[in-house]
Amino acid sequence: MEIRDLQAKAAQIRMDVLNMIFRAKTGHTGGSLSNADIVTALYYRIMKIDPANPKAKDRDRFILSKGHSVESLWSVLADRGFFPKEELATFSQFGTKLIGHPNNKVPGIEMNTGALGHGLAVAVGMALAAKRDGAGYRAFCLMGDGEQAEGSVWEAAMAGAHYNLDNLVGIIDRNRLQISGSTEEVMGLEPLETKWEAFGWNVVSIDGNDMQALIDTLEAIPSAAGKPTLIMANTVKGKGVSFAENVPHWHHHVPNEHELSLALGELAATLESYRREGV
Ligand SMILES: Cc1ncc(C[n+]2csc(CCOP(=O)(O)OP(=O)(O)O)c2C)c(N)n1
Ligand SMILES: [Mg+2]
Repeated sequence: MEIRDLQAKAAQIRMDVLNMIFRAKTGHTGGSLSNADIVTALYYRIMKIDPANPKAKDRDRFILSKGHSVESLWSVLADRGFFPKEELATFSQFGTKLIGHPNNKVPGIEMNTGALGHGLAVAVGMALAAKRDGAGYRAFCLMGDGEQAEGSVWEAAMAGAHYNLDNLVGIIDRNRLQISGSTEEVMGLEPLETKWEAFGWNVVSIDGNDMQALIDTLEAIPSAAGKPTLIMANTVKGKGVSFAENVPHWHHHVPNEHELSLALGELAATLESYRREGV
């Protein structure tokens, strides 16, 4: 898929996110909007996956360690054909598989997440297994920046460098907000890039809502021989909906009918602009 098509896809995914959360009256809106470009880049262009064979041995692995922002992932998995799109309408309803956090009963999900801080350690294990088996697959782990306050992230970071896992990619959705305010107020992280470098990772800092930058960076992996890659994806929480961007309470704000229609209108205009440019 070309960049314009990927950008249009991300706008469509953001519309799905809002519709799902509006229908369910629950969800994590801001974080799902901020990482929509990242999951789009991974699932439509970068990762080796086969929706018809979700357990293929040589598949690339993806773990959404910031499991609360699952809505954009459900939308992508449905659109890629891991399960029927109609199931998105059951999000967070009683009896659904599409609950409010990744659930490995759903094809394409590698690990149940939601308790922050656990995904990277499992991704380290997957990348190490690939190396030991002489297999070519990679492990991608998407973390939140608030999640960086969890000590277990740093144990996994040490292990990833210790085992020279250049088939391991950590991505931080660096939107500078977590649940109750800015990351720097709740638990200061800076200098975050220097910390990851000190832990032995090759750090690449980009605009995480810029599709071209995401593709260029992800296509250049491994970015340094013998080192895991950390992509500092500087994003905007609530991206794509002007009145949700950088507003802390949109972390789990459910849009009302008026907000939904304004938001869908903005995203439809974005989608249309990409389509026109793509012609
Ligand atoms: C171990 C753990 N503690 C607390 C929470 C509650 N919680 C859910 S989302 C969240 C904030 C996460 O912020 P961040 O990682 O920055 O995610 P994003 O901004 O991308 O939504 C918290 C504290 C949790 N899910 N797991
Ligand atoms: Mg955050």
